[in-house]
Amino acid sequence: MTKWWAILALAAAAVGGGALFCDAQKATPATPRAATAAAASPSPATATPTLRPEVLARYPHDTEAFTQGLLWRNGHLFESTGLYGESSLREVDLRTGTVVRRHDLPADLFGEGLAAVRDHLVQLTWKHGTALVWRTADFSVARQFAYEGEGWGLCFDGEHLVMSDGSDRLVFRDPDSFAVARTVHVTRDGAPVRALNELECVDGAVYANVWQTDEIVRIDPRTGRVEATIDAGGLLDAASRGHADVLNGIAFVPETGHFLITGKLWPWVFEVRWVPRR
Ligand SMILES: [Ca+2]
Repeated sequence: MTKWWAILALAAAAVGGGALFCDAQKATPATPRAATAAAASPSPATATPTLRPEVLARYPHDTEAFTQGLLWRNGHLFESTGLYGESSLREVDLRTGTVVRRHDLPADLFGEGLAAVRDHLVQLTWKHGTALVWRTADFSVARQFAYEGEGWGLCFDGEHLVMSDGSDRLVFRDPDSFAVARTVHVTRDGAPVRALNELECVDGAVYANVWQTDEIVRIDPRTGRVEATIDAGGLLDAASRGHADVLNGIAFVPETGHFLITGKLWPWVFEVRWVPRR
């Protein structure tokens, strides 16, 4: 009897330890302000231009939502959340932050990037190698894709799904087969930009959160070159920072031309437009 209890305890410790380790990988607190400021320091005139978000409005956001994907589609806001045992696909009322529809993922799936392809939503998982294809109408699973490596961000450019995996790569995939069509490496002023996270495809450009920073980069997907850096630091004041984690979540709203941005466990979704940094 003693042996059985020991084995069970060891197994529980192994599972729990694994989950904690994995969560720590993704739940590291935001980069200290000093480091962020250094990363966004003034650049030479010839370097990549820097923009900033001008806040037009802010809306409540579920501070229990570990945001990994954010998407606006036909007047509706969709969100993918992560963490083991807490991952979900959601439709959210932007104005109130109320979760209108929610489908929880199995406990062994860590939700990641989210993209809309026609009548479906495609949701990545972090290390499971599985992409879930949901019917937008009723949040039922239509099919699954399998892939190699990690899943981080996802967007659809009208032809291909664009996927990040935490490195400097963007992988372009066929939306019907998930087959890799091509890969591009992202650079800024000639240097690799790694830890590309949540994505948004907008008018021939790809926007990406850079994990553990307050930066969003606008990428030319043909060359991988960063055309502009957006310094989104300072959106959360001390009072609203709470247990907020890193910036992550970009959704473009074509009806207004504005962007919605948020972060993991953030209390707000900000409606913004990009303006030159003063
Ligand atoms: Ca997005």
